[in-house]
Amino acid sequence: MAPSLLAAAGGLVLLFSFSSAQIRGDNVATCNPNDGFGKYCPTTCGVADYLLRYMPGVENDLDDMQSQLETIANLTQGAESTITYMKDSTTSAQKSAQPDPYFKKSTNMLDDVLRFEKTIIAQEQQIFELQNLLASNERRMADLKQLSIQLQQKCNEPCKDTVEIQTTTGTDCQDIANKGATTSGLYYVRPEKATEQFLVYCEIDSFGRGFTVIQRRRDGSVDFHKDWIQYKEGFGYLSPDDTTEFWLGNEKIHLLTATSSTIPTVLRIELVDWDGNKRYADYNMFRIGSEADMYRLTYGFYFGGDAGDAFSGFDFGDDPSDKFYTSHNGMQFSTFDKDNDKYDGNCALQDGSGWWMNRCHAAHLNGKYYQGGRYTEKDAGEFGYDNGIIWVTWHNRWYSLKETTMKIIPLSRLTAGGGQQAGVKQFGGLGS
Ligand SMILES: [Ca+2]
Repeated sequence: MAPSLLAAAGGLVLLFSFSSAQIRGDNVATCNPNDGFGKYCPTTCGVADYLLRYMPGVENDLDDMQSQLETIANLTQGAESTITYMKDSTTSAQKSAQPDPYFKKSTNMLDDVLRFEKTIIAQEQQIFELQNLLASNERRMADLKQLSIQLQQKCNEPCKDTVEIQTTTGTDCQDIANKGATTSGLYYVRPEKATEQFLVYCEIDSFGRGFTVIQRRRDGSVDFHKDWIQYKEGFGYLSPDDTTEFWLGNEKIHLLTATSSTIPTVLRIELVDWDGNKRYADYNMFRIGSEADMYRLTYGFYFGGDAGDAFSGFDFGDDPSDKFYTSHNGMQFSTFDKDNDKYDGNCALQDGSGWWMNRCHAAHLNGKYYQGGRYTEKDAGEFGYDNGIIWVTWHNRWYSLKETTMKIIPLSRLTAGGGQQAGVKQFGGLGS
């Protein structure tokens, strides 16, 4: 529409600019359309003719314009009335602010909306944080998955035992030494009554003596507070280089000592204190009973040593019966869950160990490990009894030893080579 309107206007301008030019004297009453219009100066007739020809188009255009203007006007009016309505509403709302409960209500609603908005923003923040958490968890899960895949791959590889186990076998370590083994280390033994072989640490010295080690304390790395089954089966770690702590196990010790051999077994106990001093004690005819007899400890007699005979009890000076009630010969084994002691209470529970408890002990090599040795009732914890690694004929009951070894050997071999003193000098791997 607009282009034609412009064209018409352009035509009019053209027309009037020429109207002041020469008049050709045409008669208005007998007006004939003049084809010459536009080529020459217009006549009255030409002008009229022009107007007559172009007027309807212009009028149409004007009508359109008018109609458009009206539409625009209508729109403006609509907007105006909306604004007015809004103004009125606000005013009336403000006016009726005090008395009108609805306004109050709406204000409350506005407050609510604000609160909700705040809540929504807070929750959005939470959602964002949770999403972050989720993402990090997912990352972690992916890492774990990766790790588990790696582990699975590792598990699928054939197991490589890095522990060196010697090939010679025998009924005990002396038997193994008799067969020519000269290296201390891990060996499989199978005592007469054993249904299967088991691993032990053999201490084989230059005299061809083979000690079978049944207990080792050296640094407190293994907790000796264990139950009946654990003491029965053994716990801790055997190592080929004698660097670890362990209890071989009551059942194995029983099998190793329950031989039909006429040669008695000697138990050698070696001790090291925190100043590096070393002492030992030997017990001849050492035996551990079966589980049916609660792994009872028996020995024939104290065979010697410089650590003293703590196994036979000690007179603490508290009571005349002290020595009798702290001797270990003939005592059954006790753990916190199996009380076979001679005490109303539970020695193994109070002292946190497994041992041949009487009421309770003068020797206690499975006791709690105390760094530095000296400890007090307070250190002893809940019960406050002497619960350290004790050999009371050497150090008193409030001194816990640094290292201990319990090992067995047939009597016939004990004195081989340099005799007992040679054994003392050797002293296994203790204190090294
Ligand atoms: Ca008891």
